[in-house]
Amino acid sequence: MAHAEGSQRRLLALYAGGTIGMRSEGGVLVPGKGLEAALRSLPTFHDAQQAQALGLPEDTLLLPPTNTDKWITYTVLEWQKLFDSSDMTISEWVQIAQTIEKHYEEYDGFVVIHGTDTMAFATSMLSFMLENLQKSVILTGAQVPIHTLWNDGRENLLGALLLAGQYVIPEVCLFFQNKLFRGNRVTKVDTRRFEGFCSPNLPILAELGSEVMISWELVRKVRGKAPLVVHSNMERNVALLRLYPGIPTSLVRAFLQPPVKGVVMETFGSGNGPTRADLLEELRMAAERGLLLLNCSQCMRGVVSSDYAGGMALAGAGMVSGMDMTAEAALAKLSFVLGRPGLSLDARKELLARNLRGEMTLPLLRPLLLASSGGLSVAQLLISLTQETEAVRDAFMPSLACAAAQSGDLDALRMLAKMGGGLSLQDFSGQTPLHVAARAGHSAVVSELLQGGVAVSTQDREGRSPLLLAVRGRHKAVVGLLRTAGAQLSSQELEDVGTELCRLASRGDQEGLRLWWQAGADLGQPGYDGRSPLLIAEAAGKTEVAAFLRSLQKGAGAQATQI
Ligand code: ASN
Repeated sequence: MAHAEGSQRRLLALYAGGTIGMRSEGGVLVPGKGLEAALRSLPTFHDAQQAQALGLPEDTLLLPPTNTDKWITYTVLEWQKLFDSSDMTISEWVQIAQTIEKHYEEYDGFVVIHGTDTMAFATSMLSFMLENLQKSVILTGAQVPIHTLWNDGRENLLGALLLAGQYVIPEVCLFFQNKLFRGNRVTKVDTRRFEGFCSPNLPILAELGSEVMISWELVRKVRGKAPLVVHSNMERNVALLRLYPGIPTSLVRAFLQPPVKGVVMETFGSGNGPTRADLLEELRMAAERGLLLLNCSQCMRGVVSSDYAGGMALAGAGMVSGMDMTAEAALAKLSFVLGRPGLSLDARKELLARNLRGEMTLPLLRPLLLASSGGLSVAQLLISLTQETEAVRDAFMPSLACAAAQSGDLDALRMLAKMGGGLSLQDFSGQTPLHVAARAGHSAVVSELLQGGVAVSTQDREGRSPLLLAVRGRHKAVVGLLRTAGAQLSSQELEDVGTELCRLASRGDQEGLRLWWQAGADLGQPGYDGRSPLLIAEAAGKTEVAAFLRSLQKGAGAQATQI
């Protein structure tokens, strides 16, 4: 469920430093303590009266009411030593990941307040360290301290708290200037402007304006219930080398020496480098020694390819394509992959080529998206997917299962189940294959899914269950199957049913009324004006329907499933 549940949402705000809390000392900005006290004094960050009324603990701050029914509370955990983020290293980021792990069960989401200079490295590193995230982790900071009259810190922090408090976006993200980015896709692009970050190769995940726009189709899905795993063992001996025209081979040789174990090379254009034999030989020897070499472009936008001889030559010398990864993400991925114990060189290269945390766009994705809109069959898509990586398969599984359910394709559904596709998974609109089959009236598919033990009462993003969709689609057999499997309309679905029943009664639509009854609705429920469906039917002269409704009144207590 993407909307956060429960009336109180507890967040942990980890304050590691950065300009946002800095103060001026001797004419320069230095990290400043006491961010919590500053926030406590700002009414937009703390509703003191309400906090007292709710009896919140001393260390807990409360955001003023949002336009949902959720109270967002947060606790600020300030680090003993605060950092200008230029001083951050992998060790500090591991500490952040471990703090999140320590408090993972206590809080519903996490906001990390961090300096902006290395925030893109931080979000990239954390995205690899935190595996199986089921809660939002949002990093934010500012270009101008929060204590200054005109600053970006207040908006950035408030936005991050609101998003983490109201939604479950189970990724490491970066929030800046109203935009939520995937953390391993960002790069800092401006030293001063409030719009300090961009995500050149992936659209933003969400935008805060007069309303919150979330691109759920881009947000990574939680798969299963696997517990959070924190990978603290990140390799420190990784390096970043930006090529420049005429770079001496001796310099490259010196750079590739131990203890360095992996190098991200920022190459020209679409992944090109000099084709000099001595330079290529140096790279080849390093790759043969077991050094991991990852090819990323100096261009901010676009992908590494082998269109040119210069690119082919680098690939031939043993460099792995970094596709459209940022240098920050590539460095973090190298550190992660080299930190996995006991893997062969080939296994590490294979991991580098896989999309592990949404950090790169695999080339398959585009043609597949085009193919699916061009009407290729589900089976054809499946065949191509079986040959591709697990990550791509997982990403497509819910949508493919829904597509198979839509077309009543039992073979494709069985094949997906065999491939390990959980048939209870929701697609980006929150629908499961059962929703889709119920709406389309495919009783054979519904029956097979139910026999396979899928969840019967999952709600999609609009709060609709498969049973409601079957009633709306007038699929009597499907309604029967779902009811037998224990499906019930939710209280939210039943809330406005009276008005709908009155509408059916006024039209003399007995079939429609029977379906609602079969689904367990109370046909005596009044409409918006307080009149019952029976009264409406009588007033409209719909005698058959009125007789039916009267018979129900008499036999009140009869089980809907008996019909
Ligand atoms: N030097 C600061 C930092 O990264 C810059 C900032 O936060 N805007 O900590």
